[in-house]
Amino acid sequence: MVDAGGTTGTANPRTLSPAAMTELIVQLQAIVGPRGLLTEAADTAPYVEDWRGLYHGRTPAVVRPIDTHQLANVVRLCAAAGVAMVPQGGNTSMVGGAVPSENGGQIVISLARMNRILALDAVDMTLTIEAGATLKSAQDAAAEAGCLLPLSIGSEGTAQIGGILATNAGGNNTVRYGNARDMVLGLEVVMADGQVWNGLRRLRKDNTGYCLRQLFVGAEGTLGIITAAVLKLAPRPAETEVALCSLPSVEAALDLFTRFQRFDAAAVQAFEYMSGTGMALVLKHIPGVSLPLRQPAAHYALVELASTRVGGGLREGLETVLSEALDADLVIDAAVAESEAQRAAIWKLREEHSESQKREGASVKNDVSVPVSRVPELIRRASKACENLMPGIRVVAFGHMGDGNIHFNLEQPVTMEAAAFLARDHEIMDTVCAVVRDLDGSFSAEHGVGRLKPYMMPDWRGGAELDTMRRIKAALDPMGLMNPGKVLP
Ligand code: FAD
Ligand code: 2HG
Ligand code: ZN
Repeated sequence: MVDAGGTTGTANPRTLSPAAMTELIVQLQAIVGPRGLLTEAADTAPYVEDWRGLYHGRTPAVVRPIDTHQLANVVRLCAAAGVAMVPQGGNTSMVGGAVPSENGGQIVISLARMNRILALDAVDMTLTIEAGATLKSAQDAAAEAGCLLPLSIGSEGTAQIGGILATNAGGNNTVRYGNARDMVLGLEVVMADGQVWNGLRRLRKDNTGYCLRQLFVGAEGTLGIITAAVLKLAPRPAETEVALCSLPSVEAALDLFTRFQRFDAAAVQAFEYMSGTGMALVLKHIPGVSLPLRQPAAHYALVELASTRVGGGLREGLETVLSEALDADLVIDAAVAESEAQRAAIWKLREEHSESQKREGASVKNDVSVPVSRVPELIRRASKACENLMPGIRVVAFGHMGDGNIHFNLEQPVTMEAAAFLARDHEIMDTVCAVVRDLDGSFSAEHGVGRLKPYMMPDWRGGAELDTMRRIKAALDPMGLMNPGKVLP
């Protein structure tokens, strides 16, 4: 049902009368039981607002099924009633992807109770897990078996496997292991009509038609609901080294990164950039943190090296690269962690950037990527463009420099009201994105499109690409019931 103009015949969800909605809720409760359904405003409140506080939705019910069978019945019932559904994991989306709309007609389906580890095979190096398990619990299960689930993000204690896959999360280790997409061998999905697709295969090779699982990865809940996954594990490193460096420029950070790549690309587990502005906010707002360097600087890099070999010369390599960089004036000062506690303390300085920005006031986030070689140019040009647009705006750029993904965030000028600043969010995002486009980058590297950025899709992904996405949506969710208003404009 695709028209000549490339738009689809996807229908709109129905708005039920209050009586019909009440009847639907009674039927939902019959499926999930009283513990599986929340309807009181006080109980549903955490499910209708996003982590950033940008959206305040409404829902008549949050449904919390306990297994795939219950979830499939819930979807079948909602589909028959023509009611929209919003799949929700840990609700840590940075783009409002998991919150329902304000019209009060969308049912939230929370995966939180579907959190079991189903199987772990240390020979096949696979973890089979339900979608509602937190990323942290999945990492812990892998660690207990002597393996590594090589995905690490600041929200890992709350974000769930389903949300991680639905957003194709990236994080700190992408430089070495890739994104969430690269770790998926199999999936189980409840389709928009309630059919269950069990694709929980754990094969390394399987060329049997279209690769369906990758359709649902990164679809942000707009095509179906992920209920379980088979994830690929990696060998657990035996040695890890972490260092924090202060640097004279972003160019120096890029040079340092390439030196570590030349030393041993396979050992670079993370290479993160932080600006002096962002670091100052962390030191200001987060209790108990301190800078393990002689003095503050305008730029910092955090490098983590890891190896599965004991006695592989990792520490010596780190020190050699750092001392050569010090001699070349690429590094001002460096602190190498001597214990697990020191490693965690260095990482905390990086991972608390989002929280400290939030405590400082309103921010506009740009989760952008460019080719790694162009990161310095991105930061330089986008900073200038934003400062020209709004004098006093504070650039807080940080992120995963090793894979080209910079969180080019802007903090409100100290003299400006938060609301006045946020009212100009599109103007600010468009200013940054103009530079990103010029550098052949992307407007969303890892957080997705959600509800915040569908407006950018026609401009960035228009033509055949967006047309094809719409056809896929129409084929898999012809009634338009799965997370409407997200991703596609
Ligand atoms: P939710 O926020 O609940 O949902 C996200 C999207 O996925 C929504 O569209 C939702 O409808 C859909 N969804 C959720 N569960 C399912 C399911 N089972 N089936 C189908 N669709 C589903 N992201 C990164 O990539 N890298 C980072 O380094 C990073 N750091 C962060 C740090 C902080 C402090 C915070 C708050 C967020 C960070 N994020 C990061 C963003 C966020 O944590 C990720 O996008 C994460 O993958 C979302 O997981 P979630 O379970 O919270 O998903
Ligand atoms: C991170 O890398 C997250 O810390 C969040 O992706 C970034 O707050 C942000 O913009
Ligand atoms: Zn990030």
